[in-house]
Amino acid sequence: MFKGKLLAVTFVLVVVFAFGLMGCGPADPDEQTISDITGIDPGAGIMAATEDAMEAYDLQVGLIEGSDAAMTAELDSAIANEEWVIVTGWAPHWKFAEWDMKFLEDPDEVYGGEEYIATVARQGLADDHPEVHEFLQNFSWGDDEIGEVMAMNTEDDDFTGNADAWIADNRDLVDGWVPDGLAGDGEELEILYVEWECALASTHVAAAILREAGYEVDITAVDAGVMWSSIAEGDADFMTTAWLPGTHEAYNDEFGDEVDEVATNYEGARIGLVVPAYMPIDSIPEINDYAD
Ligand code: PBE
Repeated sequence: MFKGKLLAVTFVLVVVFAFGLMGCGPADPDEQTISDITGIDPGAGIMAATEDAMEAYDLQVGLIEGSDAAMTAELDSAIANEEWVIVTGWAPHWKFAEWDMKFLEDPDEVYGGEEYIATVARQGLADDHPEVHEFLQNFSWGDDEIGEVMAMNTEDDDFTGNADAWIADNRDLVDGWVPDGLAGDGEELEILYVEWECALASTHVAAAILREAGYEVDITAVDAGVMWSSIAEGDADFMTTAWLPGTHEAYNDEFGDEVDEVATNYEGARIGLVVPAYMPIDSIPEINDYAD
């Protein structure tokens, strides 16, 4: 009898211990450690800003390179398990619509304040294609519009089809961007972008409008440095994803004199470190309290 009880208790203890070791059961949302920040592509300005932040706050964690898509995949799985995760994050981005997330406070303002997203063209585009340049001067939208396109792109990766559908649904707004005389006859235009969700959305919409007007438009995803240098050298026509004055400051310092900053296409952009709202930290310096 006594022996039986002991066996039963031992069995239960072994099972509990084994499950503990296996990490079964949900992670405790209040008590975890942090070893790394999940970053994106190394050319992104937010990666340089994050290195500055790690130095300024003496953060005892690493920074992992990846991509926007890898970062959101990581968020998806971490949030499903209530695990702690810190990402290089920015707005506009669909992650804020998908999950309850917060920017960590940045008391030293390493990440800077509000930014604008600019459309930047090669010098000479205005002379070669004045109507295209005029369209780019007019092309500007807000959270609702870019948010809709980003949401469509997360549902279905037919970015071109989504841009066409969005244009059909927003004809009045789009007509307001299109100047009289925007009529291509198969002239080629090359747009560069980086695979950031916001850039994917604005690039495909601008391209779809120009295609509809009769231009032959190529869009190519490249590294951020290549995007800026190619436009400065005149090898490509424009981009819609220059983040100024902070995030792309280094690129703008290097290439700003050789490009044409055409217009602001979005106001109120922001970069920083972003975490799920269930994490009990609110500021960047607090990361060290949980660094392992
Ligand atoms: N981003 C999105 C880019 C600009 C657009 C914030 C990731 C960057 O860091 O360069």
